[in-house]
Amino acid sequence: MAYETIIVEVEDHVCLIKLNRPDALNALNAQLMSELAKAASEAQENEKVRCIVLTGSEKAFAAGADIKMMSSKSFADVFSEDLFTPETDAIGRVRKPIIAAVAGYALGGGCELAMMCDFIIAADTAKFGQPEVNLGVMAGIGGTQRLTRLIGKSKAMDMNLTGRFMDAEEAERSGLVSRVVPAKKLMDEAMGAAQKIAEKSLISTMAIKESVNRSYETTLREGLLFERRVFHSLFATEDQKEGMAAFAEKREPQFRDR
Ligand code: CO8
Repeated sequence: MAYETIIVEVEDHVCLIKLNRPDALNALNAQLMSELAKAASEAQENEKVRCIVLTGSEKAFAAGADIKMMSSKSFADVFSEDLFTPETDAIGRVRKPIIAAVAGYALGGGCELAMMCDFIIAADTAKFGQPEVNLGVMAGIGGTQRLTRLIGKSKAMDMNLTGRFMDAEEAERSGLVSRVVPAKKLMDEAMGAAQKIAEKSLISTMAIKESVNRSYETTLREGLLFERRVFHSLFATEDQKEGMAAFAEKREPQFRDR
């Protein structure tokens, strides 16, 4: 499908989705969010795709929700249209792993979008922030919730209340991002990680994603039970037999997602 605000490429089992509104630093408007939700759903359906990478430009992953789109809206408008909820729900329904590759600004909705992904690889140029407080509002799609779980209450309060930006080094130290690399190497690093994931059994990687995400939603005892049951269930797959046989035979496994 042809998109106007994103660019989608599938190569070697990895779907690369690039946000593409350069004049607005990839600000998230209704069209972009709708196209992104469609592309994410299509990647989930596409049998060739085994991992997804979401990225922006060198200057901005995304500088937030489109302020110009929102400025004249009333409470009734945003409440009744439930701004961005169907789109973020669609992204949340994707069961294949999604990596965010972030360079430059990831602010407001941009930071929140990166946090919707399974992990974030950052360029050393990345700047994260929840500056909505400067606009007389607050975060609306995860900046007070996912950020708090990722970096803890004190830093999440600091970011949301002061609106300050966090650089890549602090973001890695705080647990917001998994790796920081020089900007020139960002896409190689992210695509390399995606390739590694794409080589595994898709049943394993989707089960791992489901299980890690479950830890946000439940007690430790229930989470451990969920993990154990999913672990047990993987012994019903051919890929478990293949993976363990390949180890014993000192060869690379050939996973078939069965
Ligand atoms: N929305 C719309 N346009 C934007 C945005 C944005 N968020 N960010 C940048 N732009 C536009 C600018 O208006 C400018 O366009 P133009 O040339 O037509 O004036 C162009 O992008 C380039 O931007 P700048 O000239 O400002 O570039 P600088 O390098 O000087 O500054 C910054 C870069 C620091 C990133 C600056 O642009 C900035 O502060 N942007 C706004 C950041 C921000 O406040 N983000 C939060 C937005 S609110 C939000 O995300 C809420 C999410 C929750 C939604 C929940 C729904 C339920």
